[in-house]
Amino acid sequence: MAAGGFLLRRLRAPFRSLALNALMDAPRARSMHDGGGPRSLSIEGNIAVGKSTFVKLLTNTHPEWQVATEPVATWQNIQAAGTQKDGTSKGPGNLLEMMYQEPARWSYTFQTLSFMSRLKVQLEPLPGKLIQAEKSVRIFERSVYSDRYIFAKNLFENGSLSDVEWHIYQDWHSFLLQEFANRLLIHGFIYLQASPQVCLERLYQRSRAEEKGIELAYLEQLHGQHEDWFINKTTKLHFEALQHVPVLVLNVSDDFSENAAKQEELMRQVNTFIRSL
Ligand code: UDP
Ligand code: DCM
Ligand code: MG
Repeated sequence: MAAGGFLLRRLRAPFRSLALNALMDAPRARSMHDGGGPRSLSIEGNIAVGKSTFVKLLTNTHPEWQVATEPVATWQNIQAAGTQKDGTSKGPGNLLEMMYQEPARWSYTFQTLSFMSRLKVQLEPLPGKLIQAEKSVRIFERSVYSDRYIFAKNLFENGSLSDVEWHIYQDWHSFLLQEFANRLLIHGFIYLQASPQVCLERLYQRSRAEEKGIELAYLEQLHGQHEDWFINKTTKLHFEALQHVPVLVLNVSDDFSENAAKQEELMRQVNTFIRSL
């Protein structure tokens, strides 16, 4: 990661207030809870906390649920369309790596890709069996909401997104979410919580090459963003319905990947939560 890129804090009051004023004037999103139909849940949490491991556990426990994992492989392998200016064709690019190498240059681009890939997945028509099933469940690993209220917000606050980029990001994010509000419903968030130190250990254990420069300080920033949204409730959310979406907080500081009793307990809590939605 470019040194200090994720750690700088800058003040940009004039632009920030312009962007937020525009959003606060925007019409409110419709309710996130639509009565019947499948229940959509998003699994949230810091980098390497164990979301994919948890999603796998959910899939094994409930093979009938529809599950969408985070498309990290797509982000690592961008196919350049067509030919280049010089007439040659270009191979795949690794946008995850580019973002961590040069955050100020690539963070905005990365956030548009992350958002678009989630939007496409969430807008896919429901399989017929899910529409018919009375109590079907859709699980997403992260959401268009954490893209904005965790990552893009943090990148702005640490200086990796400029005032102009943050303004434009929030503008199209609010617009698209209002346009597609009823198809982007999330009925519940499951926040997997662990200390930044635990996440760093798991990040090292997973050893994704692109993430090898991530420092504890960056995981602490992201931890703070999660806590502000899900625990302290101090994050300003621009969609009224989002403020009322129930949150299940699961502490996963203790390793659950090999612990059958812990897994059983976690699944029991998830089932109770979903029944309450
Ligand atoms: N992991 C672990 N114990 C746990 C959960 C996860 O050792 O209780 C490991 C997992 O095997 C992987 C790393 O932590 O090597 C990151 O997990 P995952 O990819 O699920 O995290 P995500 O980034 O999806 O939250
Ligand atoms: N990521 C990001 N911005 C987002 C979503 C994800 O920078 N809006 C990054 C963080 C991780 C990787 O992508 O490096 C996702 O992996 P993980 O599942 O481990 O959090
Ligand atoms: Mg994952």
